[in-house]
Amino acid sequence: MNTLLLTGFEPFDQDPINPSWEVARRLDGVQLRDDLRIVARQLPCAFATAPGSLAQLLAEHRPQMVIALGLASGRPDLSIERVAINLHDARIPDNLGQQPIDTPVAPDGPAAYFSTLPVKAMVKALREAAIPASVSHTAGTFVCNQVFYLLQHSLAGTGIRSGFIHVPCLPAPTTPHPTMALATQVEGLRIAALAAWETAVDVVESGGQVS
Ligand code: PCA
Repeated sequence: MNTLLLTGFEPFDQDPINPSWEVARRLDGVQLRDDLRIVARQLPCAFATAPGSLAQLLAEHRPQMVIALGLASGRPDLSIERVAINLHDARIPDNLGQQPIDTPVAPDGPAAYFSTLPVKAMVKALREAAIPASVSHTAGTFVCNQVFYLLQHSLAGTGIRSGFIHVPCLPAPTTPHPTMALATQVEGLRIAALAAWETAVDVVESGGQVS
C-alpha cells in the first residue's frame, strides 16, 4: 500500500476555519485506488513550527506522494502551484506573531523549486470534471510558500513527487471573496490527487500567462 500525505493548515488571520484543513480531513483514510491511501494531517500556520511538523510527518508516514493544501482567499479556483520561492515576505503576522520580511526560507537553498507533480494534467482532469482550476505561478510569500519550498527541498532527488494546491474560500454569507463549495473542493482534491498519481509525464498544454 502506498501513502499519499495530504496536509492542510490550521486557521489563521482570525478566521474560525481553514478550508484547506476542512478538505484534507474529509479525505483522511480514503482509499483512492487499490494501491493508494490518503493520510491527512494538519500543519500549524507559523514560520517557526511548520517546518518541524512537516519533517515529522514525512519521517513518520514515509509517503510515496505529498500534496500540501492552503487557503488563498481571493482566488476563485483550485490553484495548482508550480513554483515555490526561497523568500519570506509576510503581509500579516503568523499564528505565533512572527512576520518575517525579505528573509530566505533556506539560506543555502536555491532560489526556487518547481512542483514535481504533473500540474497541467491535474488542471486538465479537474476541468474535464467541470471543477474550476488553473496552474498558478506563485504560492505567495507566507507560510504556504515556506511549507511548499521546504517540502520540495526535503524531497529533491528522492523520486517522491510533491506539490502544493491553494484552495478558495468556502461559501459564507458575508465573505467578499469568490467561493467554492466544500463538496466540490473535496471532489476536486480527489480528482487532482488521482491524476497526479496516475500521470508519470505531464501533458504539454499551453497554460501560462503573457503578463
Ligand atoms: N494559507 C496561507 C498560510 C496558511 C494558509 O492556509 C498562505 O497562503 O500562505
